[in-house]
Amino acid sequence: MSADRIVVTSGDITRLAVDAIVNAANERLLGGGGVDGAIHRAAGPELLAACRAFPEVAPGVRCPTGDARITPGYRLPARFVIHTVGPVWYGGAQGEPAALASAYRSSLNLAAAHGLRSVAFPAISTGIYGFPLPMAARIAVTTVAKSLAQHATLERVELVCFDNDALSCFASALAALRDEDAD
Ligand code: AR6
Repeated sequence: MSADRIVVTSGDITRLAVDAIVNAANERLLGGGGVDGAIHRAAGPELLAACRAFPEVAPGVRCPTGDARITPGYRLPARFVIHTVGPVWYGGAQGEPAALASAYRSSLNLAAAHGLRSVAFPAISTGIYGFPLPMAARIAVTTVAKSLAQHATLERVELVCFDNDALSCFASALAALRDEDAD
């Protein structure tokens, strides 16, 4: 069952020695606050240079919402950083759930294409971008489980929570998914 390859943990994603950590970036891909700022600080200036090297696909856009890009991890313990862009929450009727699912799916497609086996995600869009945590957690676990079912080479996906609210939402969402799978 693919949900067995998902774990919910808590802590600082920049400390994880996994194949790739995912960054909750913005479309410019040039750093920012939240987990994006923490990842750039820990990876060092080479990361910004690598991000800047991605071509703009529209003015100021190096990675459209829902898409992903991969760079080395530089000074991080993780070998790679997968930069994805989740949606800004505008109330839920602007395609936010589909865009969030796409961010998780695109990240894991890239990981699989690079032969990576372990990937850690932060709770994309749930900080500065304001996506409600319970819904974000449900979308994260269901989308990751579907991707894992398609990519046998991906062994482990860690959903890393930075605070207790996130931890409780993600743990419940994963438990609910396992209950459904067991039915
Ligand atoms: N490890 C794990 N999770 C973290 C860490 C960390 N070190 N730091 C924060 N979080 P956010 P977004 C959690 O705001 O909502 C940036 O400026 C945090 O508690 O980082 O997708 C970008 O450049 C929250 O649960 O990302 C964009 O402009 C989660 O990571 C914008 O913010 C995501 O919060 C993206 O906003």
